[in-house]
Amino acid sequence: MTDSALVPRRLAYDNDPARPRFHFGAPTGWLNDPNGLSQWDGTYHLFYQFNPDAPRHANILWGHATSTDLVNWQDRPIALTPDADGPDRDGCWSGVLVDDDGVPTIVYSGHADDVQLPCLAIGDSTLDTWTKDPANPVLSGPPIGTDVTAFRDHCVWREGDTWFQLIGSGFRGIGGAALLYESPDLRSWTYRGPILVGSASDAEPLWTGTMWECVDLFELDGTHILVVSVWDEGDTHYPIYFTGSYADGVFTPQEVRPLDLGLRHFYAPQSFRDESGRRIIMGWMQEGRDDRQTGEAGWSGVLSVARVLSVTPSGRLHHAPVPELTGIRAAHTSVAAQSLTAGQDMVLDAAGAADLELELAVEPGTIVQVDLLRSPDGAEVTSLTIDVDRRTIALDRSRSSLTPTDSTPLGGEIEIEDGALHLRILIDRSALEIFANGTPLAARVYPTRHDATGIRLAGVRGDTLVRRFDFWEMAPAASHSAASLSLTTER
Ligand code: DQQ
Repeated sequence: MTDSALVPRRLAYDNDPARPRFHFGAPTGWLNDPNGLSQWDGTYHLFYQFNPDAPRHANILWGHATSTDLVNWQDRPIALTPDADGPDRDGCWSGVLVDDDGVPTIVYSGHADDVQLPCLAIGDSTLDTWTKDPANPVLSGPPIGTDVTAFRDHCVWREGDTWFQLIGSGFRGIGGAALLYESPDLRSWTYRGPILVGSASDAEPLWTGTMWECVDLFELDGTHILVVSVWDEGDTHYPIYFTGSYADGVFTPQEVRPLDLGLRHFYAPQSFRDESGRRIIMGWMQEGRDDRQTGEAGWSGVLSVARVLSVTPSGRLHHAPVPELTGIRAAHTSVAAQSLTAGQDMVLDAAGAADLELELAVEPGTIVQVDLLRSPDGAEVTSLTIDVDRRTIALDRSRSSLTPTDSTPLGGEIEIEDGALHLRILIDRSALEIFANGTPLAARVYPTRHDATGIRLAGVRGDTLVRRFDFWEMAPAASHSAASLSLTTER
């Protein structure tokens, strides 16, 4: 398929009621991890794992899009494709983009014969054209003498004249691991050892799997954070983060938590520091439909909105959609402040894509429910329950769709201080992102009824003061309009 053939495909999906309008999706086919997230001379760059030929994970190449606001994206030519005789002949897997003294450089995992090895590609000044390094792969395998479960994905940074790289891995029979290398030139690498090794035999406080994908180490608000995507030969996939301190090749963890309560619906995230100093993260919101359903749809996977990370006073990660997202807010409805007791409810119609903000003052013992994507008769509804005493949120997807799709319950702990609860909820057709006092929960839901657009706020137990209840219809982001479709290069 040529790039220009992708253009009508993106437009064709606009009538698909499951296709999100402001969450980034590939023009057609399959999308998984965000890659190479960066800002160059003011422009944001997003690369992503892409199969334009079918909505399944095969023959992966790097799609590319640019933006000035992290919301409206413009498709660019495909950035990396497998070389028939290269170490990436079966796929260009995940990686990052670094600035090598002004030279944009991608470090990615070349995939061939079920093995992944680190490779480099050098970009021109537009970041549209990429040339593979003739020396690829730049490492010939995992460290000698180790027995690893896998070896892929990269986090690369520079300290003075020395480059450092983490590669995601796991020691067989022990647990996941982030392996540290150093290099003077991004090409010759020396192994320094693991910065952290998990335990696959411990389930508490959180099982950390047998392999860590998409490792990401950064410093934020005086704390070091290590994000990894827990992977296992079974069907276990979820991102977690460790807080702690990193020095001299050793990460000393303090706490470990789920990164997003939606688990696999916010998988393989990548973060970067933008030119204004914000730590921005995006993750892959994989489908909750089966292969037959995605095959019929013709596309699979979207990315979360870009989120700004910060650290709360109690040391947890706080996520918030980038403020730029308010730029596509359209028709606004504001509900007057009022109290809500058990048994009372407020019902509104959100008409499709919406951005919802609620500020509640809750008493001890209170339980409130927010129904989303609700048909007037309640036959289809996705319900969020907030339990103040337990400090939990729970998302019930058992009635989200009249067709069989993933309905696993999702939820977990949130922070509530002084009875104040701020809920930000992004409803974008099948993509749902909830932020409860900054704790995120991403999910996919597939309502079938055209009238499943209602919102209902209900008191279940105790008293709630609804201080603020605002929602906005959302305009489609530019990647969904014909004006942005300017793919030019054939492949
Ligand atoms: N996806 C990539 C890998 C990574 C995985 C392949 C995570 O590099 O480990 O598409 O979803």
